[in-house]
Amino acid sequence: MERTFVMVKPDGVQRGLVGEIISRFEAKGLKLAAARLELLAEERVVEQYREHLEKPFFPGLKAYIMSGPCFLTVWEGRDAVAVVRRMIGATNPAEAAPGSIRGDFGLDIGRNVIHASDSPASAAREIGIHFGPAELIEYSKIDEPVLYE
Ligand code: IDP
Ligand code: MG
Repeated sequence: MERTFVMVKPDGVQRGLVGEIISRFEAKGLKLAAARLELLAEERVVEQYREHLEKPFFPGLKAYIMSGPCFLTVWEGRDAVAVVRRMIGATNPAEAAPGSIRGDFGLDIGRNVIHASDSPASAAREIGIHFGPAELIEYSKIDEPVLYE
């Protein structure tokens, strides 16, 4: 089983999309391992997006992510990282496939509703930035025996 870090960005929270987004991951069969609503401090935003520090869009990205609360989650399941990346869709919501979260709920690359880790290594790093080990809950879910072969 794999874990991935998924964050509803401030536009998604403000637009009331948290419930819809959580529902999609639940319906897919993924297991929620951690969740928190939080106004992110600057250091955590910089750490989260450190690969983009030198990009021209970074100042705008930082201001956007800090403009309101984010809903931070960790999801668990088989191939969770790749599965969730497909579910969120392409970075630019204007081009993201209909049926994906960005494809269904956004129009602007600078307001793309949701973040998800892009590899197992990024997932481990990002989970570590935002959650302590005690916040990652291990439990059995009643649907597990029928969800996987
Ligand atoms: P990803 O979120 O699909 O992994 P990345 O290329 O890693 O996309 O970019 C991280 C975030 O930076 C994007 O989700 C988006 O919020 C923002 N971003 C990326 N490219 C642009 C841009 O050209 N203009 C404005 N914001 C951008
Ligand atoms: Mg990325």
